[in-house]
Amino acid sequence: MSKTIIVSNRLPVKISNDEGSLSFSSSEGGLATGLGSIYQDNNNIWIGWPGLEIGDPGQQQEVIENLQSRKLLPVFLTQEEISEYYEGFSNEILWPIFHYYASTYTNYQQSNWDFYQSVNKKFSDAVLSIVEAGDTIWIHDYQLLLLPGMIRARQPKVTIGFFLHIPFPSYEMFRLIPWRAELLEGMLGADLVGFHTYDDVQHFINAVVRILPHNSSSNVITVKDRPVVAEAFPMGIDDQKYASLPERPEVQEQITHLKENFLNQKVILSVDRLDYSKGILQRLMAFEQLLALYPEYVEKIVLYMIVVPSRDAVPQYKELRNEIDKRVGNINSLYRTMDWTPIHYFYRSFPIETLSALYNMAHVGLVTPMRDGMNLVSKEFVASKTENTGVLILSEMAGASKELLDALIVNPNNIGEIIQAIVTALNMPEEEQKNRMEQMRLVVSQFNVFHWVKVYMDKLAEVKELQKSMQSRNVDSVVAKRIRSNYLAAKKRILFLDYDGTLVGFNANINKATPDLDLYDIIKRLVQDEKNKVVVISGRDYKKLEEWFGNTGVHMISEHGAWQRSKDQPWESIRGLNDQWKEDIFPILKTYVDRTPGAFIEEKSFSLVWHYRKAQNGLGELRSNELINNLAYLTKDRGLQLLPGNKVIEIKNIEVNKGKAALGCLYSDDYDFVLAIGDDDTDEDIFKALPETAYTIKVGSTVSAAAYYLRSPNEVRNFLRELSEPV
Ligand code: GDG
Repeated sequence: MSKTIIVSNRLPVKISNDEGSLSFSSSEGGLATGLGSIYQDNNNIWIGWPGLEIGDPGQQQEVIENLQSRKLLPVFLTQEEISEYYEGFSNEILWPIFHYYASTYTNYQQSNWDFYQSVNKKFSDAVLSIVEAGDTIWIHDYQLLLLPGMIRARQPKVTIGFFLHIPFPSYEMFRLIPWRAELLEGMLGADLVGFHTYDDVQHFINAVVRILPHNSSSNVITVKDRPVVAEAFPMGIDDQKYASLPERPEVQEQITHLKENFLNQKVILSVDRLDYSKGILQRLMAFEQLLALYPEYVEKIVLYMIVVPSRDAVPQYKELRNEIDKRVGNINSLYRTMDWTPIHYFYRSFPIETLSALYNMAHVGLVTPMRDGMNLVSKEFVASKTENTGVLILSEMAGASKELLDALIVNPNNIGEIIQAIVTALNMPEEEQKNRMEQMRLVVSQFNVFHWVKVYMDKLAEVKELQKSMQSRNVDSVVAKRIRSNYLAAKKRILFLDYDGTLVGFNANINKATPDLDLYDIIKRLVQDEKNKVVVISGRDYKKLEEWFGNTGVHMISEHGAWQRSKDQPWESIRGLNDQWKEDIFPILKTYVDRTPGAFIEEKSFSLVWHYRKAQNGLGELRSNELINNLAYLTKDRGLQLLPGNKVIEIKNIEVNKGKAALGCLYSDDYDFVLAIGDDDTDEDIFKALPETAYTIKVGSTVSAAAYYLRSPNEVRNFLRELSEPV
């Protein structure tokens, strides 16, 4: 029976070592809760680091045995590995860059990278030691970016999901990393790459297409024929748990106690792991200025601030902790009165019951990270508000702000805005609080962590299906043989061959994409066979086709069907076509040429083409979108069609299309073997027009109406060569 293997840096377990005697307890983070339903079922398993260094082989064995019963498999790391791979590479390079904290002083240490690779390899070995055909592997977070690729290299068919819990930065940040290409290749070993937000997905795809030689079509990246999907799956929480906790007597007791303690005071709650990305210092600054600007709040509000210790071996975190201590001390000493302390600050973690009591009774949840992948605290606060009162202030830099639209959304760098939001929150009428909170509770409950796991896993299965159907469409040797045997058996054959991108590769200079001797040789062989009618069907103008193929004996269709020339006949155009419209469209295209260095216009007899292959990456796409919008109405009125192709936009008469032209040829005789090969949108018209019995082949393994695909013009040539091989 197939199983699911979860992999994350840390296992959901706490092990403490008391002078050599180990004790185990489970640590229920958000991830463990969500995945609990998966990894504790059947023979599923979770792989990760147990959280402390265990060098002694006897003790390692003890850990393995104990964890086995919890369905956990440990990967042991040495102190050196922890400090280089985890503290060094993960937390001093990836974490800051992914949270937009890169600085000129970032130290890209080679040894950190070496260990990052070797520890990812260790994880890969652990996975490979238990993985079997048919298993699903779900890998989590930035510590294991290389792992999907490493596993894929050894187990090409296995199902791999990857989820990034932190933001994926914009290309401009990501490109700074010396090992950016390797990191992306590692992630692309997965079949489905998940992020919290749509922006993260866009940043990732953008980085991939700029850094690696892969193509993408919307959110599908094709990696050596394997479609990899990147998509947003905003992570949720176990909302029911947080909604029901306040009903428990021990939580009730704490709520009552807290309310008594803060009688006549409004509690502003702040809960984070110690991290510079959480905006703790900025929050303190806002609170201090609030007290200075609004002295009426003295003795009326308190900031209840929990900071959970984290990564204290990293120097920046130690410094941050000291700085927070200092600031809190300053503010308290400045504003404290005999009966009141403005900030209640705790540098430690609390049991979930205490957290729940605080979430439930606080008036304001103040969540202002500078950057946060999602931020679960904000969702836990909302879920705990069983009476729908209270106000959430949320940073727009947290992924959660894309869902919790009824929070007071602030820019965490704008201290004035945070202060105003606190004032608004403290004075918000109860009805408005309820309206907002109800809406947010709905979102948190609908998109809870179980929903998150389900939609992720469903999508992963769907991607695998997509890959399977792609695979069956590849013209491999078996398919090629089948096509050839039908070819040999046929009496009359017609072959539609597109030119650019199909018989030859693309060239930045369109006039340089000329046929070579090898291509002429293939065409000659095909034409020599009397059973064949070879049709070169292209968007090129007829003069160019005449120059290149005039003497080869092929049938030529140019400008997508506007012109045709049968063997030994003159060129003929479709009757009744007009080109008056060019006068109106040309000047518009010209303005886009003037604004886009590298772009140019090609004029054909019945169409105009705006080319942007040589334009700056990104700018060309932007301009082409603008152009399409600009021309949309104009073209409709004039019976024209806008055809976006490979780095081109063609404007032509709507009645001209390759599909119609191909059908015209097809019905001129009784063909019992029909083949069409093409690479772009204009060829899709041929694929769609031909009968189902035709062999339709797309160049490039992307979504298409064609039944089969080949990867490149090179493969097309090999295929045609073998097809026409003498028996
Ligand atoms: C990363 C991403 C993303 C906090 N104090 C206590 C305590 N907590 C729990 C909270 C919450 C969790 O810790 C913190 O989760 P966050 O999501 O807020 O932040 P990160 O730890 O940075 O998590 C983040 C997340 O991964 C998931 O993908 O949202 O953006 O940075 O669950 O309740 N729990 C207990 N005592 C405490 O004192 N028991």
